[in-house]
Amino acid sequence: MAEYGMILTETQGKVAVIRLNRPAALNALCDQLMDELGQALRGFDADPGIAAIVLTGSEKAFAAGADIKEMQARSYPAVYLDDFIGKRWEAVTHVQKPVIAAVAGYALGGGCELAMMCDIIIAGENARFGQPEINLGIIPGAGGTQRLTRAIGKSKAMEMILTGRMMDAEEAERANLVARIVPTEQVVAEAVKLGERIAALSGPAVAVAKEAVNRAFESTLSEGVRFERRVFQALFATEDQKEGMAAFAAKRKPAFRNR
Ligand code: DAK
Repeated sequence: MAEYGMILTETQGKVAVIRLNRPAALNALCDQLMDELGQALRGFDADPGIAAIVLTGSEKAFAAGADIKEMQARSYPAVYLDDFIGKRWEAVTHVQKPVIAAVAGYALGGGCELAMMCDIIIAGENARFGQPEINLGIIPGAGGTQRLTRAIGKSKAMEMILTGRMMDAEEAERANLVARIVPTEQVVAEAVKLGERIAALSGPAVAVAKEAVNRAFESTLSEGVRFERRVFQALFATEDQKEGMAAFAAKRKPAFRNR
């Protein structure tokens, strides 16, 4: 397995766990960390032995945002020419396998945006979400104004982005930002359990389901439904569809082969 300086990686069966590991800066998302994260995500996405990926931080911080100290002196031409954020930050949105964010502690600014780029967020009881960029004289720049608004609605997103206030785990669950809350010390284990459950299913069906849900954010209702119908029909070309339905009829467990 590759050696990294700012992340830790491990596999638990068919689930990969990527842990942001820059504790002295509360996992502030500097260029090196984001490059390593992108490399690890691409590696696990290409690994046929992996079916789901868990992304997590420490119990104190998932990530306290983009690295303010690294970012502060950058000029407009430099951030533009370097495609600041775009190049490094979008890796997670290009992953075909499900990515589950296991969030404990702070998920602020770019940390909250990174969690929202994942497919499912599981929150520890101590999780705190926020987009405090306004306090720095900037705004969210890695999708926060868009994804937070789609997740929790305009009024609450406006309140959070215009004031920079944080939301605790209970409020995040009520607002549909997270799928569920678990005890903080179990957040990774619960996310892995969820990943294992998904890993037991048909890989092609899972990938197509993820793509179809994501299409809901990118298209009109009629286009989205049309897309869903086409990929639904396409799954009848898979062996896993035959196996899943045969197993149901025979009252046995299906043995999916990702074909
Ligand atoms: N960047 C750099 N260092 C950070 C950091 C960050 N975001 N957050 C924390 N640290 C560092 C602290 O500086 C401190 O380092 P030392 O002083 O020990 O060297 C260490 O982590 C521990 O932090 P604290 O001492 O502050 O710890 P506390 O428990 O007292 O406070 C806190 C925890 C999370 C409330 C506090 O650290 C905090 O407020 N952190 C900053 C949170 C924040 O403002 N996050 C948003 C960052 S801006 C863009 C796209 C995206 C973005 C920007 C532009 N473009 C497309 C242009 C994204 C921007 C952001 O995310």
